[in-house]
Amino acid sequence: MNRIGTVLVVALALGFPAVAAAQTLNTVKQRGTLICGVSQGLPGFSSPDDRGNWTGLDVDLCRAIAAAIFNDASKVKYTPLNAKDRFTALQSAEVDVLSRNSTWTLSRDTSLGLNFAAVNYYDGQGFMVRKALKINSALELNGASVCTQTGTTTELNVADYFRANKMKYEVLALATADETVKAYDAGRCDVFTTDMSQLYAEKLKLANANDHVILPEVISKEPLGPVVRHGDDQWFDLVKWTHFAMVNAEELGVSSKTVDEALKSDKPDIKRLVGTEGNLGEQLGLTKDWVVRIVKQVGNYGEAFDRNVGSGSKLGIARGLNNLWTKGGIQYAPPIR
Ligand SMILES: N[C@@H](CCC(=O)N[C@@H](CS)C(=O)NCC(=O)O)C(=O)O
Repeated sequence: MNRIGTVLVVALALGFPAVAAAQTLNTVKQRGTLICGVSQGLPGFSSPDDRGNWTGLDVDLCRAIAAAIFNDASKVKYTPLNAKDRFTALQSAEVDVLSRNSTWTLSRDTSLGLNFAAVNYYDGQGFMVRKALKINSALELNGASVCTQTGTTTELNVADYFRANKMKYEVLALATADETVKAYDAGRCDVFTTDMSQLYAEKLKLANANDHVILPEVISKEPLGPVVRHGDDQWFDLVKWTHFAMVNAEELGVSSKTVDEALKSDKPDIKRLVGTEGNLGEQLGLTKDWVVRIVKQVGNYGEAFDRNVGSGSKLGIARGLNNLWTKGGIQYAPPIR
């Protein structure tokens, strides 16, 4: 038997899937587009405009992956997925990567055959109510009816929170974000609960946004990030390092405006980042200038944050936890070397 045959037989005997390695990048390259699983429309994270152009922080991660692979951030096909179906769509290879406000938890990481590649937004769950209820704290919600979405960590956290605080509640769980927001807006429940970032986003869709208030309590940790299938470590690395590249670029002061300057830099860490030294991009199955492609077309993490959800957007969310570790936040990327 030839050597490849022997490797295959050994791999099968050990129970490894024989086709595990390096499939996704090849498939994506051959297809010529990346298929990215996104939400059905969450302003700031992933939402389409009237002409079907998608924007948002999660969309920018898809665009960054496409920029790194194709040198063209537009080579992405977006597949909108609701909370309940999102992981199945990834498992069945309907999408190459899921980039859709998905919380990294132990059970999702272990039992679904999936890997969380990074955290591109540190979030936490909160509550929104009508101002007319004159409630100032989530601890005053005893007996409330709560609108939420099925297949989310939100449902589970709300149960924990009310139980831990010995409060009663009724839950109305709906299949899509739109249905959930509409149900709340129509007064079918007293409380709308989801990740804080989404409360800000969905508030914009309410008939009278000013009649509603977001309560101060943050009741959970919701580290949101992109997800890939188990069994393809090359692809896992590529998605993970796309996020890390954007964070490292911000940390090193390399932005879409300064990237051409950075190409002339003689600082070692900038040279490695922009590929004027070393072959780090090739090690990911990409080219030397992979980070330049990302930063030119999509920007660094800070630029993407500001444009989509931060000070330059309608949501106006403060950087907070999502600031760089050097600026009081917890966005921290391993070094590019
Ligand atoms: N981060 C939580 C919640 C994610 C989630 O899907 N939340 C709903 C609440 S509004 C949502 O984003 N829906 C958008 C959609 O279905 O398009 C999780 O991973 O379970």
